[in-house]
Amino acid sequence: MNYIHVVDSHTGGEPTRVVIGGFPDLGEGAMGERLVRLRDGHDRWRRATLLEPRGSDVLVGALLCAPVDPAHTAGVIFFNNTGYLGMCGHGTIGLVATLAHLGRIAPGEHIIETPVGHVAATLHDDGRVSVRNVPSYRLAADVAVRLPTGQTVTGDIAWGGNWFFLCADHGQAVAPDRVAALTDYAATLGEALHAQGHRGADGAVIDHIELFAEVDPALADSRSFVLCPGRQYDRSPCGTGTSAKLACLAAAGKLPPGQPWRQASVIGSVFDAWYEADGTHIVPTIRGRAFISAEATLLIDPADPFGWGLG
Ligand code: PYC
Repeated sequence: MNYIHVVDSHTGGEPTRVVIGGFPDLGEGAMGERLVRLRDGHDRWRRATLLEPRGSDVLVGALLCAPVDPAHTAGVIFFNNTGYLGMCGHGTIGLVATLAHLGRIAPGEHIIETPVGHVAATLHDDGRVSVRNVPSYRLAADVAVRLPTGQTVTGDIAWGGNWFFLCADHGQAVAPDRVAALTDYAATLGEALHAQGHRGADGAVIDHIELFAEVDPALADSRSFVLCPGRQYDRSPCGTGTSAKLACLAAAGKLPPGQPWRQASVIGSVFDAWYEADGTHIVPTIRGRAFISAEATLLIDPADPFGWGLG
């Protein structure tokens, strides 16, 4: 029998399954190198942890790793139903809440090593977590994309720890009872974006689509539907997506450094955010709260034909 020890939480409705033990030893080196070893040599552990029959497509995994620098609190590798993420804002908040739940950290600042850089997570006395994310920036503005329906939409391409296409002129009603239609629409938009040759820096695939919507100013400054790779929408306001949004607002001169921004998700959960200027980039901070929902040991019976995940 194989055993994987996990702690589950959700941040604004978006689940994070932190793996605290049981995965193969990935050896030394930066989180980016360990991600490659996990992906290329041990991917079935990701599948077993997140996919049916013991997981679900919406889960985001976070493998807790020993940090390279012993002065840092932890390293982490994020993954989902189809692969691996560079950074994950809601997942970092979930990781910090999990470490606090396990009694491994106290309130204060904690440096977390991720595959795309270090982030500084502050656990507040009231349980909220602020994540000072990796430097973020807008790569391109007003990019036109033709959809198979004949509609042309425009949007920005931005980095917030993952690659995003941010679009407001889509004409879709953004509401919780439309997530199936929004998922189809955003997936089609993502495919068209890719087919028309749009990429992030160094040819990176733009695998997150953000559709903005009208918002009640009493709730937030902005509201969006975010489609992640693997055709799953983010129930949280998406930490890396909020970072990308701030980068676009900063580049357009629409939000000064330090000014608070409240970003809502399609289900109405909210992150507080702000940024510091950093030359051509910004350094965003997002703040939210995660709640612990389970502690569990996953079992993989070698005789189980579906033990390593369906699909
Ligand atoms: O919060 O950055 C985020 C995120 C990425 C994918 C799902 N959530």
